[in-house]
Amino acid sequence: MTTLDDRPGTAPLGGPGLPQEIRLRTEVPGPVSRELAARRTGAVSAAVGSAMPFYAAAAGGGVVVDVDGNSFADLGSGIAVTTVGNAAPHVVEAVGEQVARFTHTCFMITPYDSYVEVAEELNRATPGEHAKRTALFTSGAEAVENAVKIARAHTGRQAVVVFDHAYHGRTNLTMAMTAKNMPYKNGFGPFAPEVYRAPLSYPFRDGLDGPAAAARALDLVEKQVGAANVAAIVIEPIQGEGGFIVPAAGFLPAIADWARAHGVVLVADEVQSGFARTGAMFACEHEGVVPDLVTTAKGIAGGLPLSAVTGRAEIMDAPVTGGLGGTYGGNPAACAAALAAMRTVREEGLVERAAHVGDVLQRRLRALAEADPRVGDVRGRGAMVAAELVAPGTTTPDAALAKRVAAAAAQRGVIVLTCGTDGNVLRFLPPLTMPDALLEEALDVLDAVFADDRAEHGSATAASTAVTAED
Ligand code: PLZ
Repeated sequence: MTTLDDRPGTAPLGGPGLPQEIRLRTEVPGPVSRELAARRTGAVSAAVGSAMPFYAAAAGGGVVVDVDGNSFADLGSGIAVTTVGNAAPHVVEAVGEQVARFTHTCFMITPYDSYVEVAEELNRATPGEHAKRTALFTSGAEAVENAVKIARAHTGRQAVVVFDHAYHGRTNLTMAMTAKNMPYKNGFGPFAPEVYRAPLSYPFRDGLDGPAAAARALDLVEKQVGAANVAAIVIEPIQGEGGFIVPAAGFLPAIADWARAHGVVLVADEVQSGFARTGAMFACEHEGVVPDLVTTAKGIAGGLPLSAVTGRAEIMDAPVTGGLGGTYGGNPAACAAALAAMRTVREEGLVERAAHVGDVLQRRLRALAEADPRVGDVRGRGAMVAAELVAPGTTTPDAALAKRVAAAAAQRGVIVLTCGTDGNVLRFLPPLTMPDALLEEALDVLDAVFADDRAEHGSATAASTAVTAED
């Protein structure tokens, strides 16, 4: 087993052998992190933010160990990336072997087998039995942007329909597709044209059933855009940055039916929800939806930068030869990592594991919601679960509480991320390699953080007092 070196700033090896515990040796951030923060201020653009105040030295299983020797339970997986862990043994071995053979040739110059094999794997793993093809890229935004290029080439149409609360990336086209202005778009326009936004199904807020919410969205598309102009509908089957919003049952199938009926390419952006995270290989499987194209990234390569567009052969083959590519797309080290990550998911039964982690998260967060009326909604699938924080008895967002909880949890050794258009959602997406005992311990910390916050700030607000008074 790997043990920690006691000298601060000396990095232990990462991997599942790291002690799976919450352990605080210094205040957070500790002295070495503070020193790095000071250097960073003089070196790194102030426009790049970090959610946590401490610097990583090693990670594995379900912990991140910082440069001061503190060990944190990780409920964020580096934004849904380290599904198989931060240093999964198969991944470490495969990447090491590959970089010793060659780091790069460029698939557009001298192709190699692992790219082909990743494509074959993704063609098999994504929903639907039809003939499929895959193209590899580097970031999630790049995958989404390429999915739009492919849909436009296939249909000869231009319009792209996206949804409220959507997040698709930070490039110019994907900024246009992303709903939230601050901080993703503010001051960065003009944005790409021909992007249209439709209302989503958001059960906690709109009270509509899935078909009704879909009818509302599609009516708007037909009136404002026209079905014949739409190249693609791009949708996250479960929204990530927008607040882990699970659409009401029937919403996705109704959107898919409409797309098929009108020759519109349905793109499922599974960058965050895909690859075992939700207790299925892909989140759209929960509703039996078969998208035309699926975008993947994050979890597919165990932390190495790799993304993909996978879908119907005739759509994927529509752009001119040479029309898709990029210097690093399908880099050999990233492909080796992806094959190893896929093997890990299979051998360790991580799809089933995600469902189990989801049961633990839902049970604990529902109990928290009973104890604390500021937890207005608990939702999600598998190991992609959120708690939406509101003024009790209302849907009025309480972003300040989400911020306080995330900061206080970090002080106590737990990494928990926020999300949501209003910033009032706590999201839980631990590595699937986190042991149950550590997950429960991290959720104990969260309970304590909420209890202390209640004691300090109270759980009632003006809004809830009004509701209670009327009762
Ligand atoms: N599509 C559904 O979740 C990335 C980014 C957070 P990239 N989400 C986390 C941030 O602040 O940058 C994401 C996603 C969905 C696309 C993307 C974009 O993936 O790899 O970050 O480009």
